[in-house]
Amino acid sequence: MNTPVISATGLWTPAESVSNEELVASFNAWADKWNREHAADIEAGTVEAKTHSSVEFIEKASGIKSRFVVNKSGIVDPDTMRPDIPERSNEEISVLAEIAVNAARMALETAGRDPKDVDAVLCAASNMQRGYPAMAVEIQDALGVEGFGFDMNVACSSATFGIQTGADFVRSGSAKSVLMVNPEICSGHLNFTDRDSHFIFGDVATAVLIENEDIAPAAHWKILGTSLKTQFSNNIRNNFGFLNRCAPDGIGAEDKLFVQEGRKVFKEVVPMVARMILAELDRLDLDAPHLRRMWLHQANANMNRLIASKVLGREATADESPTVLDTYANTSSAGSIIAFHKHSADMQAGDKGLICSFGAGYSAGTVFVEKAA
Ligand code: CO8
Repeated sequence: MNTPVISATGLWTPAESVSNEELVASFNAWADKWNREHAADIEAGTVEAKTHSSVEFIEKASGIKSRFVVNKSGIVDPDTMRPDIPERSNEEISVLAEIAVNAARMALETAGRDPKDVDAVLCAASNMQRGYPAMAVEIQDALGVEGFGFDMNVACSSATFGIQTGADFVRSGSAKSVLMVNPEICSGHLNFTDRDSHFIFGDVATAVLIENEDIAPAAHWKILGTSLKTQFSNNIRNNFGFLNRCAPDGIGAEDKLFVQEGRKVFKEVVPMVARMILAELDRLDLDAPHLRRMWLHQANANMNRLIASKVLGREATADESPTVLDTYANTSSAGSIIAFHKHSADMQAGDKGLICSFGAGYSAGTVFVEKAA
């Protein structure tokens, strides 16, 4: 019987970051300019004036103070309001593949794994930068991995769905070593002129190496159980795609970037995720007090506070439910993996924890783990 475990994780963080203050200053300058340009229509009452964003609101509503980004200059320029990420020729590595490779190398080095001994690469993320060839195949080539690779997208839940997929490959014997990567350039599909969401996301890449126990390093994580759930909702959408067009002047383009009904997401996803965690604890014959730590999806600090308290029956401490939202913001599928990567070194053999994701779809995933040594 094959037993999948987590051998190692990797993290790549962009060099540049944007603080709330910097982001709000560029948004407000853009809004003022927009209002000047549309002064007659605003006066006539045919369009609404843009309202300023606020640093205080962002921190209180989300817990976010700053975010790392692949390109800062374009985002903070009120005349651009989007990252400046130059297109690359087909002869150069794609930017999404490049950041995934950076995170993957860290995971492989930590595990002492030669890329030649990896059997499969899964690229699991919210947005792929092209249709094909699969990003995973390019990442596989850049790393020198033999075997196969493919892309999968379950929005913010891509990493937990990727871990279960990798674990199933190991369990079935179709692979012994699976590299699962989450390159997330969220700034590329965020509308920086939308006051309701311009502050939410950041860029990053994470990697998780899932292997059969017999080849894993001693300091691995047992996978006690995984569970996945999807339930259709229009409340988080991105309609970008080759069949979806907008007018040449950009009218109708708003839904080709991230859009959401944030309040509804908050209200509907919190109970769904809490129920799922409690059901899985029950199935695995565990109690909440058995959980040393929860590495929850990093979308909103208040949301995580509520989910953790529904699971524990009390407020979780920062040690029990660590956050990386303050510095990384929401990094979609990578969020819970960053939290796991940065806040797990102090765990002792036998300590149990939960990696949990939730997001568009809706989608949610749980991965219960135990430190082996
Ligand atoms: N500055 C100042 N005030 C503001 C701002 C702002 N920037 N934005 C809104 N306000 C105002 C509103 O106008 C409103 O005013 P009023 O009460 O007068 O109408 C007031 O603040 C309250 O607004 P909201 O009701 O919108 O505020 P909330 O308290 O609900 O907070 C949040 C908004 C932070 C968005 C919150 O609802 C939330 O976090 N919800 C959950 C979001 C979530 O988890 N989404 C999942 C997305 S991730 C995913 O799965 C997609 C993956 C794809 C990656 C995409 C990459 C781009």
